[in-house]
Amino acid sequence: EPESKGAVPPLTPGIALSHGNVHQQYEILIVDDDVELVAFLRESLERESYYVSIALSAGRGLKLFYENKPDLILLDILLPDRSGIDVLKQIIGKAKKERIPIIMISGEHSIEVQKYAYSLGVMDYIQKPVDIDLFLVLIKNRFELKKEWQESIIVDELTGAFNRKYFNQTMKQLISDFRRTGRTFSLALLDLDLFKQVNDTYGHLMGDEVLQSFSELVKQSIRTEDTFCRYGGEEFALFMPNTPAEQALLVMERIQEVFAAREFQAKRESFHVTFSCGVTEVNGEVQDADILVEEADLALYASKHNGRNQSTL
Ligand code: GH3
Ligand code: MG
Ligand code: MG
Ligand code: MG
Repeated sequence: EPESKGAVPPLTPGIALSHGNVHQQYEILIVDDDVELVAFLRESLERESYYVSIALSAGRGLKLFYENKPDLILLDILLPDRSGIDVLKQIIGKAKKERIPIIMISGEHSIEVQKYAYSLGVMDYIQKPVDIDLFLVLIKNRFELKKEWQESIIVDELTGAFNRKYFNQTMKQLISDFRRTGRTFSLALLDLDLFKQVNDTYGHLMGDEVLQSFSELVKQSIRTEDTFCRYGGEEFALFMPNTPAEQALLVMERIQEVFAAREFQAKRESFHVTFSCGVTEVNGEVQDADILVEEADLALYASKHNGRNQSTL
């Protein structure tokens, strides 16, 4: 297996911890006993930077499907041990659930067989001899849809920040990294100040705009290895790997300064919004998700208590 499959983190293997960009090397499983065709497909797919695994029989195909969790499957109908339709029936449930498209590839051109394969849930049906350009563009479309879906389940719609689900995944991943390698990280909790007032005074839509503008600013201000999440409502979280808490604090204060200076325009007047922040760092004593959040929350509470628009360690 190539580096990139193991080196990357959470939810779906291959999703990088950076914003708006799901970087992924997709794995394609080819189940076909035509050795020459398989070699040709492998070469063409690898040239497009896909990772290819190959099974020359149904049995081997099933094994690789369950072990490798490929991102897409090319499935021949005529296989030496079992029919591809049999294989399809066995795996389609799991494949649908995990959004793994199955593409049938066959020398069998009858409409009846094609209809049957589609009715069982294959996404596409490709006839041999394979037109490679047609094939590549079709796969590309499938992966575009997959990427949209992958992003949609981890990104908050309003703000474009990662959602709570991804927050939990990231936390788990970073803590296990820390335990394994000692790689530290800081966690900051950010909470908009007196935000209820913003809604009450300028309306909920204006409040939404502020949340968006705030999120844009934070995303622009952080490094690609940082992960910015909407923790809930007007509360956000920022993971900063390889960053001591003192340094994280400075980062947050810089963002606070820029945000506080930003002028929002309502119908009759302009206004400013600020946010408060609590920062904590993973270490030998604190390496549990709940405790980390609790510590950051306590620090955040201190920032609120001391007059808001500030960061506390
Ligand atoms: P504090 O400085 O102590 O945090 O005061 P606050 O008013 O920000 O805190 P409070 O928890 O009382 O109010 C949070 C408000 O955030 C209430 C809620 O309606 C608003 N809010 C949460 N999510 C959204 C959203 O998606 N859009 C808008 N417009 N408002 C939201
Ligand atoms: Mg065959
Ligand atoms: Mg608030
Ligand atoms: Mg709050």
